[in-house]
Amino acid sequence: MKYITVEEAIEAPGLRLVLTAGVPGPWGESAKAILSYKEIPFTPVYQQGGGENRALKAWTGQTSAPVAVYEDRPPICHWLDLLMLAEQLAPARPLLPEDMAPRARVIGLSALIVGVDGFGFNRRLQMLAPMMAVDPVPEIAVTLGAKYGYSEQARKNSTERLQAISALLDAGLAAQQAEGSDYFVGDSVTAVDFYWANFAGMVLPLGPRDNPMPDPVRATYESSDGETRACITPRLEAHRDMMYRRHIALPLDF
Ligand SMILES: N[C@@H](CCC(=O)N[C@@H](CS)C(=O)NCC(=O)O)C(=O)O
Repeated sequence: MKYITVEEAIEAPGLRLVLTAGVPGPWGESAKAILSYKEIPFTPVYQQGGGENRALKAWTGQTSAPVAVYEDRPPICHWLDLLMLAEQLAPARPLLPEDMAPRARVIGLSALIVGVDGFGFNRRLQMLAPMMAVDPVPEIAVTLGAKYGYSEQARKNSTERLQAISALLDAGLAAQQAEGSDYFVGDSVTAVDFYWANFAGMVLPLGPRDNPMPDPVRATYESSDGETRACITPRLEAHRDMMYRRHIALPLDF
């Protein structure tokens, strides 16, 4: 993927999407998949994972990715605001149901996957753990650990949290399948399907042909812990594969 710099992006028109370059970060991949599904064009902007990202901080007030900046509107740094922007820009391909009960379920399940203390946040604590055990702790791990709430206690709780979220998703999908739907909510694709497909890759990434990430990054993403791997149940794995077959282009490009 070809990225422009933050300095270039500030002057650029349309939708700019700041992304962690060179890795399939699930927050960024979800944003890309949702925008592509909705056929919303965007200009990729470079963020260095775990880096200082000084220009990004000056522009957006923070240093994480993804960030969406549309025309001269304020930067959007939160996954739900980004989804709402996509809904507004391309309402013809909705990823949130109109009816409030299913809408609340999509947003709620999505928050358990993407939001603070959700599947992604807890899996990230596990991914940081081996680096936290090195003496001295590498600078990137110190930065990311402080940013995303690493503590021994939080790491200890993470597996249970992943299991609880995975169990809810698996049971929800089983109930949906009994009703004849392949999707988490209703009978068509919604945002939560996109988030799950992308975040499952933090435990069980797609193979090198579909997800050509560097080997050391792959080693961090792939979980060797049996309890964590079991969170990707056969049903949840099959759902992920269905999403790539039907709705998300491969190979991933980051
Ligand atoms: N605030 C974001 C969460 C973003 C996030 O966790 N970003 C990570 C994942 S790619 C990131 O930028 N990590 C690298 C860094 O912080 O430098 C949201 O709500 O969507």
